[in-house]
Amino acid sequence: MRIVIAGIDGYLGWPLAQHLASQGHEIAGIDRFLRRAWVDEMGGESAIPVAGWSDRAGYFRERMGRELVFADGDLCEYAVVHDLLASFRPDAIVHLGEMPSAPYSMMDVQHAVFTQRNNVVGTLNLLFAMRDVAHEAHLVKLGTMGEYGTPNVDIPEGFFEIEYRGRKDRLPFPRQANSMYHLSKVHDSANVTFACRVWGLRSTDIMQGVVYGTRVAAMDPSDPRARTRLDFDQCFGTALNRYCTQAVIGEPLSVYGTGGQKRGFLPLRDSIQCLTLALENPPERGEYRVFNQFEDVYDVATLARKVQAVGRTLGLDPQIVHLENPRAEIEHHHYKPDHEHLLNLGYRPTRDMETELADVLSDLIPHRERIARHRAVLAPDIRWSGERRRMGTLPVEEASNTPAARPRAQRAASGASRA
Ligand code: USQ
Repeated sequence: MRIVIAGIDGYLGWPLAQHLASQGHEIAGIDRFLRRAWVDEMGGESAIPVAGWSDRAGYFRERMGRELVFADGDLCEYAVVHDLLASFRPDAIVHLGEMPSAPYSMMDVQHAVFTQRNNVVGTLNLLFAMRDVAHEAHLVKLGTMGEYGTPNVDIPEGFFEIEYRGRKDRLPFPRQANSMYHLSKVHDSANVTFACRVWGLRSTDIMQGVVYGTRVAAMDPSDPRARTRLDFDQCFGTALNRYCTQAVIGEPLSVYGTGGQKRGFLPLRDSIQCLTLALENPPERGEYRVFNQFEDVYDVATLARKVQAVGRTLGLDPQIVHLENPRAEIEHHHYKPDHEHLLNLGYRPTRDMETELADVLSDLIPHRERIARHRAVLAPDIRWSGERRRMGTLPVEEASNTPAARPRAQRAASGASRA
């Protein structure tokens, strides 16, 4: 297949490009290197050093024996997107080119507006360019499990049957996102649905959980240019990746609130496996389908204990701290999302989180000093209220009694405020 990867320089994009090329696919990428700039803005850098783009392109050429077609451009510029699709004529487009951080989007009005404009406009440009010059291509769009929020009922894969006033329909499951970033993906989902329904495009909207990990099989382990980034600042580090960097430099693992928040998690190698399955099994023309993409559901305190246990086998002694939760999110809640579609297509979950975490910790230990130099960026201070103030430590007993920790009904009854 001829596949365009939007966001090819990112955490997922670079491993995906290597994996798909190793399977024989022709790859084109587009990136404006904004992820590097955002992490820089937060005062951080990738814990694992990553090569510049020309070195990455050189590695690709040497290892795959062919050129990587690349557009150094912004998805928000329509001409760039149109010209890439018109000249490359892709069979599929994987759209990973969005601003991915909830805290970054919650910093202030400028960051919220930037996030929604960047994400929504980039996706709109892709949809219009597909309509005009790549109508048969399959759009694999990276959404997020966070689009659904944490409703008090099970979460289907995108759609559910509903009977209302005696009539039945199959409708999109409600989206109750919990940050301006997650909302940007809700808006995308509505736009992609429209493009499929009205223009006959085909798309898989991937509701992906939180990704962690450093390795995929296609990477040459001896070549530093193969590596992908691993961020750990409060905006661009995801929970498990942050815990692992904290473990290797002796910082306590930062559980927000009680840590009862449940999310779907998956290793990087599973994310790449699932995206590949979606690509290899395209929907029909005009079809909009939704995959919930994660390996399993865990709460974030349990994950801290897992990192602690694995760290101890490697000679580390990670401690766990409960911090005041900077986010307005429910900490004790029902969370049972379906995830059958990918399993039906042949997804084989890695399952063994401990082995995966041991690999992450082993990959990070050589970069201990680099992480320690930037330890200040680990401390969260972006609150959902808009205030910038460092989080206090919660005694564990107190952590289980914070307003956000109490069940939703109880909190509503007491009128407790959040964040
Ligand atoms: N959390 C901690 N400690 C930390 C960081 C986070 O307890 O040091 C908690 C958060 O409060 C939250 C959970 O861990 O309850 C997940 O937070 P996260 O920062 O790992 O993930 P999130 O903000 O949800 O966003 C990440 C990616 C985003 C993707 C999303 C998938 O940044 O791009 O869309 O995961 S999902 O969470 O399923 O929506």
